Amino acid sequence: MTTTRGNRAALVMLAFIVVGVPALIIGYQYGLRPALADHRVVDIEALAPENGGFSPDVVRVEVGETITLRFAADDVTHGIAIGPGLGIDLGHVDPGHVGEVTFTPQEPGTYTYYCNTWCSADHWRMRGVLEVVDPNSPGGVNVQLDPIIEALGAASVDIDSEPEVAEGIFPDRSRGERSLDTVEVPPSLRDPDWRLSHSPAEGLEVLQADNPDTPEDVLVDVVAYLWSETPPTDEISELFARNCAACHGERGRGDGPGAATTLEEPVAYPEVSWHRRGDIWYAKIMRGGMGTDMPNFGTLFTEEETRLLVDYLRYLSFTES
Ligand code: HEC
Ligand SMILES: [Cu+2]
Repeated sequence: MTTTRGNRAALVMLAFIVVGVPALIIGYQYGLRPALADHRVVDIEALAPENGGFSPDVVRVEVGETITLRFAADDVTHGIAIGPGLGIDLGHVDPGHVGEVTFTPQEPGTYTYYCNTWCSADHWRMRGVLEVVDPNSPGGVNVQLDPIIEALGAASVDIDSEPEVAEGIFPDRSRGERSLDTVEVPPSLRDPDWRLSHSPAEGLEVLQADNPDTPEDVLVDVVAYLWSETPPTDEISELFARNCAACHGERGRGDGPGAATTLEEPVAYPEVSWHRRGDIWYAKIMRGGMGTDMPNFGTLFTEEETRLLVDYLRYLSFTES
């Protein structure tokens, strides 16, 4: 008798632990906690694209409204970030865990929450839209044209032209930095905007005109230094490591683990850097390739971040690895 009763009590206890406790936790997380919060809490399931991606994949919020986004990873480890310009990166979220962020958007616009960890071959398709609307002017979001991409279009520059591979030229930015004081640098080569719209090869011609007696290899190095003058910050090298290295390789040599899965080969920057204009790179990063598996990052990064990324690609190109 006593044993049976004891058994039954134990069973009830066990049932409570197995069913009741998780139910309470789930009830708290999904029912009570959002209800208690003084602002909206949105639960977002994060799955690799082939398993469904983000759901929901669209979240609408008003300017000035505080919101908590909770990203639950269920299948594999994801990396969650929101851009452009919000500076939100939650880092890795492992299966069974939740990464969350609470913030109050101040600018209307369309933002993107995305995965920045190589979670599957299709991982860069893992994106969702965060729409921030202004309740006072619901007329819609102002579409901003990108001046750099507009200028390329106006000049009929083809963003998708085949890159020209440099032969017999070995630019080295560190050597260039050491020779900088020995040459005459015309003002155009000091201007970041001029450099963005001209290839290093074009820069060399201008530099040669002012320094006819300096050996070409010295001038090549000086150009390499000038085109990669901005030293990379930790934020930018991290941005590259998370979003680009999977295909292009950690040092930009085109040898990342994802390279085997892309339709075209990811470019090795040192091979093509010499003849490439930075604004073409900028546009390619913003807009992506045309059916090549080079993703578009225009909805993730700011113009400034993208320019700094271009500088970083130069830096990788002109630094011995
Ligand atoms: C899924 C793989 C993949 C990822 C991730 C990726 N790329 Fe690419 N990228 C490619 C492929 C493939 C090409 C070549 C085809 C093309 O240009 O469209 C390419 C080409 C480029 C080019 C053009 C080079 C040239 O001179 O033609 C640039 C610039 C570039 N990538 C930058 C980046 C940056 C910066 C990132 C990260 C923010 C990045 N890529 C992430 C696959 C990738
Ligand atoms: Cu992912």
